Amino acid sequence: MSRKVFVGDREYFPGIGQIRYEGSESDNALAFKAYDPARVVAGRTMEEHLRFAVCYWHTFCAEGADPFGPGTRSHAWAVKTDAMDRSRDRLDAAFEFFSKLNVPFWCFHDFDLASEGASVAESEENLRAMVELAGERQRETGLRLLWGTANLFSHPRYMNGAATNPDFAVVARAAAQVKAALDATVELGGGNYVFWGGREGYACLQNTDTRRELEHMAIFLEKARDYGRSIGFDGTFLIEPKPMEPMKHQYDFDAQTVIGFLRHHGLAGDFKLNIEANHATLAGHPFAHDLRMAADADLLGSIDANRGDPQNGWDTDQFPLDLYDCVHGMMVVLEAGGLGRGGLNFDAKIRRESTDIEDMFIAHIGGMDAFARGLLIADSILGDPRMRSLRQGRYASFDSGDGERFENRDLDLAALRDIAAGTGEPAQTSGKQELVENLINDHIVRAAR
Ligand code: XUL
Ligand code: CO
Repeated sequence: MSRKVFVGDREYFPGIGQIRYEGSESDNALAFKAYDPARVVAGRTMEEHLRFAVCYWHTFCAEGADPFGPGTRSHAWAVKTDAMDRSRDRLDAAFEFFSKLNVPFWCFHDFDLASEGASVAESEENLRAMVELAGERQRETGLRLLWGTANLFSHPRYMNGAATNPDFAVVARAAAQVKAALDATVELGGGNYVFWGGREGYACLQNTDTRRELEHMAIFLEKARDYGRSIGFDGTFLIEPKPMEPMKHQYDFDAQTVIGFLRHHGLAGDFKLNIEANHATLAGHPFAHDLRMAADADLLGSIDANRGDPQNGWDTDQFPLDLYDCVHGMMVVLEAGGLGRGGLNFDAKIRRESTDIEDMFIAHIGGMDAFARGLLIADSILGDPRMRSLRQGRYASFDSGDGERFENRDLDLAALRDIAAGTGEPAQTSGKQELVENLINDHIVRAAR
């Protein structure tokens, strides 16, 4: 895809041109070694499989601050005194970056794009103005919106939650924000709308009516769904599970918790899951586990691609460079038939110590190459008949005879007892874990060539 690479009247990333695929032998840090958008794998191009998106917040808003010190990067697009001027400059820088990186999608929170006003009406007005401009930038560059969302966790009013806040006035305020963010998402043609329940949880179980809060959350989501559909949003609502941080406990703990909640409240289908790697690991699961649970429930919607640090117990949001994670993740995605209208959003930030402007590009290029390699390797593994028989073969006893009757629910407990008594001690069957893991390593070396 060839696009205009900078928009507006100034270039924010001078000296960096269009990032291109140069192949695995290239030693150019600003080139793709594996991500070749037009390359066909398993019947689709890499661009169609991976549907990469860049997030607005980490990349254009955050400057590297941590709880112990201020930011280490000062952005050329964040210097003007007027907030709307800064928002416009940031938008131009963002679209220049998206275009140069050659990603097809982007994602935003309402108040990444526009600054929050002094009232509901002023905030709506700020957002509307920026959405109009973002629409123009989308038309100029060919970029599309993967998803929009509302930031219902940063403002101090949300310290006790948004949809689950014990104060109705705060719940209504959150609804106003979601309404405007849904309007913005529809206006920009977004394929999805995300709810990450950052403060939907508790700090203290003893001062919290969890039954009531969870009921409020379901009502809130239902009303958001109804409003979205009423204004023509035909995309997917996504819940992004995360077990903790900022709260001690968050209700959308992990994929299986959210699946149960959605099914219990009749929301499954309209709502699917946005699985974030570092959130899955905080819940004590590998990334691929939460992907698999969502895919098994036909509720895999989209991915927030990043990784945690195995030695740190918090959301480090590093770029996803662990090849095993990408391989295991893409195996699930391919087996699920793809991401549909979802995508792979880099909800990742460069380290506080990474202060060169090119580091933003290098980080995204690495993540895109890692998932492109993950796709190639996953396709190679899934095409290996040994791999299929190692998994499916373990369940062969359910393919016919009494096993099949069990799956068809035709055997009661007494009948099962009689079968067991007649069979005697079951034969021991190896799980062959090391063989499976060795096969994956063999394919990593072969397919990455
Ligand atoms: C926070 C997080 C959010 C959501 C969108 O951990 O992942 O950025 O993706 O609100
Ligand atoms: Co996220």
